[in-house]
Amino acid sequence: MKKRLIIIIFIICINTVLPQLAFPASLCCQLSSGIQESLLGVASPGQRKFSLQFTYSFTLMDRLREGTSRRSLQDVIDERRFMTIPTRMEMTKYTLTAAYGFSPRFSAFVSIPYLRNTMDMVMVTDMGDMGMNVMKQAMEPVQDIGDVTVMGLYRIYTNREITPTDSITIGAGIKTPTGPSTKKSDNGEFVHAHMQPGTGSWDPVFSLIYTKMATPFLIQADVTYQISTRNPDGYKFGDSFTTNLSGKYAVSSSFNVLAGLTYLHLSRASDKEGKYTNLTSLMDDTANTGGDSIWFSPGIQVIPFKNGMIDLKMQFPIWERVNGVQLVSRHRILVGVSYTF
Ligand SMILES: [Cu+2]
Repeated sequence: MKKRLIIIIFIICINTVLPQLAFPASLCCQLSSGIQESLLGVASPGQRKFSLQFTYSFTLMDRLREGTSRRSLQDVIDERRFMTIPTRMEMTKYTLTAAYGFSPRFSAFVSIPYLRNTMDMVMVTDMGDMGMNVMKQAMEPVQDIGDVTVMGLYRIYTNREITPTDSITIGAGIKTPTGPSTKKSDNGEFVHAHMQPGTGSWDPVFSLIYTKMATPFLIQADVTYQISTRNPDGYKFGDSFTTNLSGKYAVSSSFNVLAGLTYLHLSRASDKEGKYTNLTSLMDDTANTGGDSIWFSPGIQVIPFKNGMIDLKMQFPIWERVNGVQLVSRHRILVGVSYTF
């Protein structure tokens, strides 16, 4: 009886938890591509199978950090380096991902994000002897379609053909510039580069994924590198390197618990023509972009019926080191619903 239960759990795991990548939010919203969610929970569909996933993600950024230290808003104001300082940013992203299994080894997906970003800032005026005048300001929300990513996944190794327990998959794709990267605010200037729905650049993405089944556990280790290219307006977002270790435990045939640890490195951006640069604004100085962070992501997965899956996940930064001074994340919430046809 017990043996049969284990076999059932094993089969369900194999069917529902094929290569999935978990990407954290970047330090800010710098990886504004769809890739972060696109691989998450897209159970790489079996041969001739089509899977559709809808993901909602919400990232809250409301903390200032310099290097590895927390900074209060007052600290940054008192330094008198920046006249425009962000205090809170909310990134909401809806992503639709469609995946198709062309063969047992090869699958591909396309992900289409829609973003809505809001920001609260303070404008500081130095009044000399009279001190600093601080004025709160909410930016007009920026919302639009984001950058579509297309990616192919090819399984290069399995320990056996039927119900493999070990597999290695490579992925290659491209993040296209479908999202606008030249949105302007009321004053006619570009909104912050990292608040734009798209990056304006064609960015190649490469992944390597290792998956191991040890019923009722599934362990996955993966690395992903995204090369950012310069957009037509002279801005180059930083390259990103992500490595992820995650585990899944099948509590029952319809319920899994997950935990993941992610390290993210993001290079500093560069703005050759200065179109996005304003050195008195914290968000618009590329010296304040890029860094390293480690994230912890607990989550649950519910399989309410065959072929359907609901993902729920929280992500928290547990360590961060940023270049310059940056507004960083408090947490991120992810909800995904997927169905395989
Ligand atoms: Cu702003």
